[in-house]
Amino acid sequence: MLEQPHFFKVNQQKVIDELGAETLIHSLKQMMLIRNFELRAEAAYQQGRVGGFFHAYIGQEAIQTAMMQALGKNNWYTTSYRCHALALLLGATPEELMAELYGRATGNAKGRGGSMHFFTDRLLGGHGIVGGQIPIATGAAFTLKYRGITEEVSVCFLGDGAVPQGSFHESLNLASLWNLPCIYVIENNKWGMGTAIERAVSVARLAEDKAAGYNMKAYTVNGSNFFDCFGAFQEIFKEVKEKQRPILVEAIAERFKGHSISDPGLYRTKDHLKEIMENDPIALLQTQLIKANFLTQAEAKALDKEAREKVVLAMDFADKSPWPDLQSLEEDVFAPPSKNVE
Ligand SMILES: Cc1ncc(C[n+]2csc(CCOP(=O)(O)OP(=O)(O)O)c2C)c(N)n1
Repeated sequence: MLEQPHFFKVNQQKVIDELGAETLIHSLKQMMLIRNFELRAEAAYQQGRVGGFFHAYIGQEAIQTAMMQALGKNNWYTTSYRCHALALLLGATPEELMAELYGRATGNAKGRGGSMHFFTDRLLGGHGIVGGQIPIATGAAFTLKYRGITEEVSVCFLGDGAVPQGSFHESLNLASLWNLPCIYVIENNKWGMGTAIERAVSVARLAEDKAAGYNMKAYTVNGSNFFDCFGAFQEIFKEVKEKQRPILVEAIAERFKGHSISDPGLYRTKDHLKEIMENDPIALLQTQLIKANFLTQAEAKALDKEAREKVVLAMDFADKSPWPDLQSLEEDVFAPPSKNVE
């Protein structure tokens, strides 16, 4: 029998008192914007207006939203191709992100990156290679140490499927050996494409069991619960800055959608999906804020409508934006000219 994780639990009332109505409603609005952005973008994809790959973060929104509330933007962030939420949280506009999905010149990466490659001045990318972002985040942490910056950390989000990768092992080993201020967050959404995590990784506790091998502290948190995520990340951020040591986190929240837009998800039953969707992170936070008398059901509905309208405007912007000039296609591409090519 494999050992099961110990979940970090926070005193919810303490977080409610500490953050207050305005901040918590702000987080709820961010989550609603992320959800609406992805739902509308998916619809645009089905209509043929978006091309390339498309991986939704639906069901996992509490993790990065709570992290941003706890840490603020002033750190270095990296993630996988599932990068829409993090870019929005770090201040990219729905307009520039939607235009990127539409492949337009006004897009976040000038229409050259698409869904998997969003960037901001603090987001070192959305990365398409599984585990590719882990050494980059480790390098960012090394830079902080090298420059003597102790008020910022590097945060690396990765999927459960990246845990058995060599880049994970090498990065965590060096981060521990060199005392780097890095927070590695495994977002365990239970699947690596169609492969269940239990069939891919030999331990059940991705952070607790793996961290021991790197002499690192570990946390496991319910990724559907905004409050638990916030409490955990607040504590972790403080500790990484104080001790200048890396920490490994596992945030568990099963994704609601397929791996990507082209995945019909035949490996899960409808009943199972229904069950996990009862833990909708947005509905859970909204219910708690209504209970705390921070807003009414009608006000929550209006906030959701507001988010939807913002996204509709972004789609209009993308639709009306110009296509990239073909002449610009080779700009910003790092590829030294070959000697054999004229
Ligand atoms: C090195 C590498 N191997 C394989 C792939 C193909 N691939 C894309 S996503 C994926 C699954 C990754 O799952 P996980 O890390 O759990 O992230 P999730 O998609 O669940 O967020 C695979 C195998 C890839 N992109 N890169």
